Amino acid sequence: MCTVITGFEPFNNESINPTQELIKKLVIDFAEDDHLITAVLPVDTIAAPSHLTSLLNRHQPHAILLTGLAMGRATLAIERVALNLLDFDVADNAGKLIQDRPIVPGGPAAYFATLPVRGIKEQLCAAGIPTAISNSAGTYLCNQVMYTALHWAANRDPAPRVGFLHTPALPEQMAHRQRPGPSMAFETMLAGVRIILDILRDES
Ligand code: PCA
Repeated sequence: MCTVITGFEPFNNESINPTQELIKKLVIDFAEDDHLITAVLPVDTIAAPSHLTSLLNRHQPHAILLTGLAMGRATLAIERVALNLLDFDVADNAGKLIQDRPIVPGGPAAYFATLPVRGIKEQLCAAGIPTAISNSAGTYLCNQVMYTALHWAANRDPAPRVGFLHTPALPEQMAHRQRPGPSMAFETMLAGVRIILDILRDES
């Protein structure tokens, strides 16, 4: 039984995405463990869901943890809900700016995460890692891949657990700004992700 964990490449003029860095680190740390499948998804509304879906079809994971950057947030955020909506404020990395469109025409309006969001929040906070439950994953790529994975999982038996973790920016993304926004140290994010992976492993 394997777990899939994904991050995203940089987007919107950033040169770094903390979730890509997290995946790079996990690739090294879990090099000997073929139960953890990692991927960095493109910030591309066509390529990201197709890349993710083929990964899920190939590995048939028992758990799926998707991660992405939420600039401006001060804590890790475990997302509770994915909407069937594409409504971008900025174009994706392929230049597409989509508004007011469903991800899956005729699909359910929303899916709830199937990871234990409350338990994850509590365990991370207990470990000293500031974490919130978020009730909006936005209407951009992160929401899109969360919805895509939940839709993929919905008709499977047993249904894999699916969830999404948003991270703040890294300190180095904020250091040279005139008005630096919130950030979190890489090691803190990594510790949070490792706790979630342990929770998912214990559940399998
Ligand atoms: N964050 C964006 C997309 C890619 C990422 O890391 C989002 O929150 O939708």
